[in-house]
Amino acid sequence: MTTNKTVLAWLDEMVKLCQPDDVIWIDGSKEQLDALREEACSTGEIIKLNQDKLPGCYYHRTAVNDVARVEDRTFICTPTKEEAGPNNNWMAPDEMYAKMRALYNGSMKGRKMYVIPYSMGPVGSPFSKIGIELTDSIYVVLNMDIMTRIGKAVIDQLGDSTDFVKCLHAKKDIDAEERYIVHFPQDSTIWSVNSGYGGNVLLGKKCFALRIASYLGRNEGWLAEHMLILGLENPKGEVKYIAAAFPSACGKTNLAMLIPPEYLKKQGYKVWTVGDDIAWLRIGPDGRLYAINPEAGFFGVAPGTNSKTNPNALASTMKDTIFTNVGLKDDGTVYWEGMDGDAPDHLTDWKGNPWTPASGVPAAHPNSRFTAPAKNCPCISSEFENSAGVPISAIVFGGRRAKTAPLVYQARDWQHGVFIGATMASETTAAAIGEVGVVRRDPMAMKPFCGYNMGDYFAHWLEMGKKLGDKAPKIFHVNWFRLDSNGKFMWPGFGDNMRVLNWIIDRCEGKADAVESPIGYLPTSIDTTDLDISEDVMKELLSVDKAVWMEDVKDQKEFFAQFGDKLPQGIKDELAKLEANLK
Ligand code: GTP
Ligand code: SPV
Ligand code: MN
Repeated sequence: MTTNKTVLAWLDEMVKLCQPDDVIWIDGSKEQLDALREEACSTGEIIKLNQDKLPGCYYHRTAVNDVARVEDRTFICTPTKEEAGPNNNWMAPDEMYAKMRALYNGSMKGRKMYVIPYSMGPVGSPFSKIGIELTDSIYVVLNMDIMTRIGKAVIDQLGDSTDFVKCLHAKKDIDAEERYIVHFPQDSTIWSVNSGYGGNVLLGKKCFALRIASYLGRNEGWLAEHMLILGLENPKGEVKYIAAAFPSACGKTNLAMLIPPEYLKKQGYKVWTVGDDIAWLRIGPDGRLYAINPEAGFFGVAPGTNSKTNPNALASTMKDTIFTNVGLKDDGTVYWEGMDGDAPDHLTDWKGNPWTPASGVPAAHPNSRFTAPAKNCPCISSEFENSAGVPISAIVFGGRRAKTAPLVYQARDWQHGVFIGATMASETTAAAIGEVGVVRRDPMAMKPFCGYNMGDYFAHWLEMGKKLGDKAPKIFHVNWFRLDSNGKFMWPGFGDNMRVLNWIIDRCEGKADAVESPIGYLPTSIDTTDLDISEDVMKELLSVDKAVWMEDVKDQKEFFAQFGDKLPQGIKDELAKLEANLK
């Protein structure tokens, strides 16, 4: 399919290492993908769902030990440990290459290797970057087809260029003890072994579009971020774009596809989805910050998705979707916790066991996912394929904080905004293996995804602000997850988050009021029309408890200490300001 010497030489080397029985180029044609679907159904790798109710949809179960990203087995192998920073696991490149080669050696005997050329971003866009993933998993091929642009058009676009990311994935034995997700930023290389799950194996996603791309972005003067992108349309038909970074399973897909409350819908407010997980941001010809979504689909959290919380996501999954680790109903449709209606009397759970509502275990894994084409989404933005991206008015950071962070506040300026992003913290979720619900610092929601030293990353953010000057987006922080003394969410969330987005856009346009507080600008009020929420609750949601914040400052200091000399002066200054403000 190509005469590109660099591609062919690399492929040859990888084939010699993995020794597959056959090498198959993925051209992206429907015929080829249909044949692969059929083959995967015949081996049980995927299950064809009820084609009357879910046309083009398939079902997949991963191994029970392989259900989420594995952060402790994810490595950034830069020449020195300092380049990877305290935020990453590190091993010297030579040592890691040797270790991985031993694991890959002969790992594809009796299997086929699929060669997937793919583009992150529209093919040929100046924002876009090309990767080639070699994998022995049809499930990966089918997911990459939904999540990225694949096939002949991409390899043609690459031509004779050597500028592509070399990705190798082998399922091997799905041995959790020998599972590695490894990045060599200097070599534009990603190697993954012993997993078959999502972010560990769809190498265009977190591995390339965040870890490798963040490294490239720093060298080339742009940003790769764990952000949704949405367009907020007002009754006059004007659309303003917001990019928001929340940690995994903290509401990006939901916010990106938000449906406004009835009273705002009637006035003509709408939300358009550009992206739900990753944004690549560059300074445009007019000096403003522009964003594209490098992906072509949504790899969304299934549990909790229903016709109330996220009807647009649900609609996106009604055709041509792959469901992973959800419950499989007897009629060949799917079920997960938090779906509409009652649980079925019987189904087969994500582990393949018979299940009833009395089983006492979830039918779907908490990190079960749907892989749905973006074009299925009823509210997909008309700018989704725009090669130039969309201009960003506001950047929003947020996390799961039971206490501490108010519903929304605004940074005083870019440097303060970067500090707010750098001090983000959130309770851990099922999206990564490990304990769930413990607060950890997760700067810009990039703790697991920054491909270089986070001290340098903060400096890069500050640098971007200098370049943007007065054209920089305004920066905000939100928290949908504040709990009351009974452990219940105080804010209704989901569609009602639109009320907060409206305040944010109004602030960008100098229309809404705010008061200064030790942590930044707080709203004087948020529109609560038609909402059953007391003034006291609103007051608490918008309050700052100085004692609690002082505790947080202690934790911030400890966190920042690990970056030593790499911590930029701008961050130190903001920390000192915050401490002084709280005293
Ligand atoms: P990743 O795909 O892992 O990056 O996750 P994400 O950030 O896209 O999170 P997603 O939108 O899938 O939401 C994750 C979970 O948070 C789901 O169970 C949602 O139901 C829940 N959630 C999303 N938004 C809200 C909200 O406004 N309030 C509350 N209480 N829960 C929410
Ligand atoms: C996340 O964990 O942030 C995800 C899912 O979006 S994964 O692709 O597995 O990284
Ligand atoms: Mn994510």
